[in-house]
Amino acid sequence: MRFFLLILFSFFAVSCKNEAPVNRSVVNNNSAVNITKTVNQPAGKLPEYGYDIVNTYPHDPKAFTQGLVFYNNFFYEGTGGRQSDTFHSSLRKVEVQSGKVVQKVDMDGKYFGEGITIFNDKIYQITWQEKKAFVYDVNDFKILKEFSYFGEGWGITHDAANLIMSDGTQVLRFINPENFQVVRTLVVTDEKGKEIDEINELEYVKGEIWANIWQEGWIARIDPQTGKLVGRIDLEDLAERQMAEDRNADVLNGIAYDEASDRLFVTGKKWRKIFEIKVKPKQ
Ligand SMILES: [Ca+2]
Repeated sequence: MRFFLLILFSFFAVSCKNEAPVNRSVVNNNSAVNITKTVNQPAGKLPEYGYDIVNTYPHDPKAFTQGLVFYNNFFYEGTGGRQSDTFHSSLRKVEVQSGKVVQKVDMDGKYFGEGITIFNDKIYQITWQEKKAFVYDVNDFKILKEFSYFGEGWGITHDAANLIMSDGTQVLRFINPENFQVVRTLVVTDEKGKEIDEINELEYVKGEIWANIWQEGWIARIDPQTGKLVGRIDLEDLAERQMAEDRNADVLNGIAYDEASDRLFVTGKKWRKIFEIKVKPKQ
């Protein structure tokens, strides 16, 4: 009898834990198909994506990648570092196939370079704690303008009208590229409404903002209107492999999108490779 009661109690406990009211109504409908569907796809569950590696390209293992862009068949990369570090803040143009740096400016040693983006033939590069953004001519890397802003600078990308910048918090700011004024802000939240902070390198991909999260092995896909997560791309094993193979390799950081050929590239700080990947629904 005691055994029977235990079984009965266990069954009741499990039922309570897993069964939301919506499931009960499904059960009442006597539809086995619907029950399976509800169990496998709980309400509010976000799509998870994996990846296939399509191509691998060399990457300067001294480049502490803070910004990565694909533009006119070249990578453009912003790197971070102080004068005292073994790696320096720079802006560089990189040949895709060879990884060769074909054009480069080192930043003044007092700046720690962060994200870059290219908009209307100008490169925007932000700095970590120096509250300074630099605007370069994309062709000769000459500085055209400087802007000041509040807070920190981490990642930057753009949509059709505005720059979009992260600052290490859960907030993304949309910025007028002409005067660097904040047009609007967006708080990034997950499917439970929890804020996601330490948003790092950014890329605007097919109407979504894709973002590295500092020290995380996944990319957040963010709705630019609501700030809500619309999916996660799991690159954990790729990041772990780079760090296991090279003790100098740091975290996943760097997303670039070739819109014309629909190609996506990812890398990390001081990684030896840039990976072209195809994102696919996770099995
Ligand atoms: Ca990027």
